[in-house]
Amino acid sequence: KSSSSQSLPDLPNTITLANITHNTDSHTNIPSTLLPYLTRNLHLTPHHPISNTRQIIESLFPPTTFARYNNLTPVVTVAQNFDCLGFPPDHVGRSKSDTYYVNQHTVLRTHTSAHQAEKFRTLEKEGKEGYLISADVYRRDAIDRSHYPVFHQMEGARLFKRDGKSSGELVDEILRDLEGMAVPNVEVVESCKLYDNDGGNPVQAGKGHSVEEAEALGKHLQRQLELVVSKVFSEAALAAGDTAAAKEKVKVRWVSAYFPFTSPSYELEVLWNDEWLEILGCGVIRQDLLDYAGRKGSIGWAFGVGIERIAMLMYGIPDIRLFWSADERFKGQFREGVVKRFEAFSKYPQCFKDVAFWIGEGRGAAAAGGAGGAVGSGEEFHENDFMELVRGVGGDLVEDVKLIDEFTHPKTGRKSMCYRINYRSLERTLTNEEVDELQAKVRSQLEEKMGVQLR
Ligand code: FA5
Ligand code: MG
Repeated sequence: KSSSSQSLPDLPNTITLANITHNTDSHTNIPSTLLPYLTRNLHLTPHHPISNTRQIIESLFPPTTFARYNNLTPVVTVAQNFDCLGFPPDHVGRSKSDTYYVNQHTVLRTHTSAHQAEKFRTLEKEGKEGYLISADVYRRDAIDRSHYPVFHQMEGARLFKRDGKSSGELVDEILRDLEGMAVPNVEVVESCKLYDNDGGNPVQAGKGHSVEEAEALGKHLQRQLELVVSKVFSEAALAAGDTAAAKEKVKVRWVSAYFPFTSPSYELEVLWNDEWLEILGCGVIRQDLLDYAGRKGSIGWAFGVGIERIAMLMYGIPDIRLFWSADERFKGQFREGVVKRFEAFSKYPQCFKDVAFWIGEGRGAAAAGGAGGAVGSGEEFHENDFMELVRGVGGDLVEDVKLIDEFTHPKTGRKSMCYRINYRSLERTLTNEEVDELQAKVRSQLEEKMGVQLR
């Protein structure tokens, strides 16, 4: 058995998602607490900031060129999410500690890129040259104010048909499209090379497109996305009524990146409160993927942006949990098409609790009695399993979880971890008793489900 991700002790034989019943197996690792999120559709909820942000970005991409897909099911095959995109078999993204598996063949999509291939295939029939896909995506991850196991991405792609044109004509056509395009309030303070054949961000030249074509696509892609940042920040500055800020340029930088399905690839970062914040990944679509999707005669680019990240910047929303809040003090602040800076309501007190435990080899796991689903001794400890356990107990009452100490015992060689859990409700003051109760539950589940030895 290889189930280090909490296999539920009483795992049912089937799981029903979006009205379809799937068989479960040793890969299944979707906690029941996640299920309600599959039907929330924040990106389609009127007046919700995620939906508003989606619409603001969509407004920059004309519907005559870009088809919109905002209703695609989050349950996809491993082939769609990974294989078709060229993820190598040992890529960490595939692991059960990072991805929610319905069963060994089916996952909750970890990114909107899962729909690339099928949309490349059908775009032409719809008379479009590009698409925008907005959707909920799912990842097992850390707990803090900018990470949540469910978030939203918008994927965009734009293809250019050869249509008998020479390569030079195609390059001219792509670059001509940028003429007269102003990106007034964005300053690119740093930019990686458009491609780097020695440094690991190569143009896949000779495999269906040329260096010049890839360069033109890279420029076209980067200007479009700078325009997105420009729009978002001018809206935000206007909303704040801050005319000085509206004139100030937003600093951004292009960083070279790696994705299995694009080459060259980039990430765009924005300077926000003196820190570089990554908002999107993008690149020139690998020609073999386009060819495979029946688009041999086209070249193109794609990007994937985190909608929460953009919304947090634009509205000044400090905590990602707020997006899921039913509190009128939050929801009531947003109106369709209007950007108004978020007014924080008072913060309730936080309450820290530490938990320390031994992991790995040792008597601990055996002593825990091997309760159903316990991780056997010697199995690896995955931090995301711990994060999910804490979420399972505390839900949105947990603001963040940090590793504060870690050491290896010099004699036994066993490793000790100490995590600090910060409990804070967005809506009320927690009582000591309820926090103690939550912490006691975390401790007992740690022993039962993860087989660690509490200290
Ligand atoms: C991707 O998901 C790629 N599919 C993006 C892409 C598309 C590349 C098309 C090339 C072509 P990444 O894992 O970096 O890449 O996520 C993209 C964006 O999603 C990030 O820049 C960030 O804005 C957002 N994001 C990622 N993880 C989280 C998270 N846990 N919480 C909130 N937002 C996140
Ligand atoms: Mg990234």
